[in-house]
Amino acid sequence: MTGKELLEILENRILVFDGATGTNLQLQDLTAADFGGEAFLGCNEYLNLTKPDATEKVHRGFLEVGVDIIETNSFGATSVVLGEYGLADKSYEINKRAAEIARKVADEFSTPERRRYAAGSMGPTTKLPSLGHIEFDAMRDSYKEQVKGLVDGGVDILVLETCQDLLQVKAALAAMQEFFEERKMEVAVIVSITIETMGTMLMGTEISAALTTIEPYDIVTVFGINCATGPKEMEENVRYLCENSPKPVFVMPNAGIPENVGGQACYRLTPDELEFWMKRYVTEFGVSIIGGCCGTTPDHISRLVRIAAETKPKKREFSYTPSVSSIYSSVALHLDPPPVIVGERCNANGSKKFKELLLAEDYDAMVQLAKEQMKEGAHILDLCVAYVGRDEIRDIKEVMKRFNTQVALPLMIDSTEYPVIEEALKRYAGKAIVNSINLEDGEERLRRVLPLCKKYGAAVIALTIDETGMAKTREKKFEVAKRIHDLAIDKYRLREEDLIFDTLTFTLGSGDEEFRKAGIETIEAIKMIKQAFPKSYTLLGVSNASFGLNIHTRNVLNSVFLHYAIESGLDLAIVNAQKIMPLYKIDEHGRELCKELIFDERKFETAGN
Ligand code: THG
Repeated sequence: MTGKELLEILENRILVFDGATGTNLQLQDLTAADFGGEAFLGCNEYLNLTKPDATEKVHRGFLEVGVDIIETNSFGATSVVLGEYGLADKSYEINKRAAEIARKVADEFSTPERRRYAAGSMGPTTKLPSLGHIEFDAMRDSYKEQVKGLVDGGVDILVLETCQDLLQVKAALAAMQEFFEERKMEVAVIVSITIETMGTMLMGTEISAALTTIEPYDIVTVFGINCATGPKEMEENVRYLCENSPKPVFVMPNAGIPENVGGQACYRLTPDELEFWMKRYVTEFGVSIIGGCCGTTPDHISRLVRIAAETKPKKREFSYTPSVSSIYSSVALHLDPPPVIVGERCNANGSKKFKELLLAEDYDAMVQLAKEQMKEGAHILDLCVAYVGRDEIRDIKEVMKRFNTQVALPLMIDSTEYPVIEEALKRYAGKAIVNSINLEDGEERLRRVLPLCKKYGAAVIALTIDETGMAKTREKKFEVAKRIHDLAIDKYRLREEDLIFDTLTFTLGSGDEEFRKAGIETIEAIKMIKQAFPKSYTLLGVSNASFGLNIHTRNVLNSVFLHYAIESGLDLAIVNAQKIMPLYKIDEHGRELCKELIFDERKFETAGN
C-alpha cells in the first residue's frame, strides 16, 4: 500500500492497530526451548524462526477482535539489536519471516469488503546516535536490511515506532528512502515517537521539535506517539499534533504507566479507561489511527474496534507553522516582531575568536561561544568551520557531534563543500538550514545540495548569484530568485516553505559609484520576492553591508539597514545579536546619514567613514 492509498482510506474511516506483542507472547509461558535455547531467551523476534506459532497466535488474537492492522513481530529485529544475541546475521531472514507470518494471517482474515493489513514494526534499537552510541551510516544500513526483509516478506506499511532520538528516526528514514529508490517502489510509512512522563522524548526533544523535524519527509504519511504512558498522560501532546500536524495523527498508548510489581512491569489501565480516552481523541481531537502499546490485550483492543466502528473521521483543522529545529526545540521561520536572529559568530571567517578556537581545536569553547550567542538573543546559529589549510570534514564532524546535543538553537550549516554539508546533516538530529545554494555554476549546486536537503529534511538558503555573478539590480535579483525557485520546486521537489532567499548586499560604505544603489536594490528585491513567493522566506547577512567602515559606524549602519529591510518584509537576519541597536538608541543625525546611504539620497559627496 502506498502512502496515498493509506491517506484515501483514512478519509473514510478510523484504522485500528493491534495491541502489545511482547505482553501477549509472555502470556504464552514460552520455554527456553521455544526460543531456541537459553542464549536466546527473551529474543521475541527469534521466535519467528523457532516457534512461528507463538507469533501467529498473537496476530490471531487481535484479528479475532477485529483490528485492521497487525504489526509484525520484528520490533527488535535490526542487526544492531540482534547482535546482542549473536544473531546479527539473521536480521534479513527474521524480518522476512515476521512479515510472511503477519501477511498470511492478515490475508486469512481479509474479506473483499475489508482488507486486513500487515505493518512492519521497526523499533528504536538499543542505541542512541545522538549520544555517539552508533554512527549514522551503521544505523541506516542496519535499518535498511530490516526494511528489505519486511518488504520482501510482504508488509503493506512500515511503522517506525517508539522513537527515542530524532537522529535515529532520520537514519531509518534515509534507509527507507534509499530502499524505495533502489526498488522503484514505496510503501506507506508511519513514524511514532515516544514522549516520556517528563514531557519530552528521551533525548529531551519537545513535541514541536519532533514535528518540525519529521514533517518535511514526503515518505512519512502518518505521524504520532506511542508507548511510555497511558492515554491520559498523552493528552497535551495529542492535542498539539491534532492542532498542528499536516499529517494524520497516530496514537498508541500503553495500558497505563507501568508499575513495578516484584520486578515485573504491571499495566493497570482497564479497557473502559482506554476506551474513554481514545474515544475523546478520535471524536474531539481528530486522531486517525489508534492502537495499543505495552500491556494492551485483545480485551483493550476490542474497545478500539468499537470506537472505529461508531465514529467517522473528524475533519481536523490544523495550522502548521513552518519552522526549523534543534534536537530540543523549534523556531518559526517568521517571528512577530521580526526578524528571526541568526547569530553570525560561529563562523571561522567572520569571527576572530571562533577562528582561534578552531585553530586551537578547542571544540568545547566553540560550544560556549554558541551558548553566549543564545544569551545575546540569537534564535538560530550560522555555523562555518571552513578555514584554509584545515580539514573541514574532520572539523565539522567534531563540531557537529557536540553542537547537536549541547546547543539548544537550530543550526545553519554554512559551507560550500557538499561532503561537509552531508556530514553535518548526518550528525544533526533537528531540522537544519543549509547555507547555501546559487547559480554560479549553473544548476550544479542545486543538483548536489537539494537532494541532500530532501534526504535529511533541511531548509535551504538561495543566494541571488548566477553565472554572471552576484545580481546587482532588484530586477536581476528577482530574476535569479525566480529561476532558483522554479528549479527547486518543480524539478527538485523542495517545498516553498523550505526555501529562504538571500538578496545579498555589497558593502554600502565603499564610496564606490557602482554600488551607490546596492542598499535600495537589495531591500526592494525583498519586496518583490515576498510578493511573488509568499510561502517562502527572506534573509540577509546584514553585517556585509558595512564592511570597511569603523566599528561604531558599522553597528549603526547595520542596525538602520536591518530596520528598513524588515520594513520591506525581511524574515531572517544574520547579525551579531549583541551589536544590533533599536532605532531609538541611535541619534537623529546618525539615523539620517545611514538612511541617505541606504536609499542613495546622499546630500554629501562620499560615503562618510
Ligand atoms: N548571506 C548568507 N550567509 C552568509 C552571509 C550572507 N554567511 C557569512 C556572512 N555573510 C554573514 N556572517 C558574517 C559574520 C561576521 C561578519 C560579517 C558577516 C563580520 N565580522 C567582523 C569582520 O570581519 O570585520 C569580525 C568580527 C570579529 O572578529 O569578532 O563583519 O550575506 N546566506
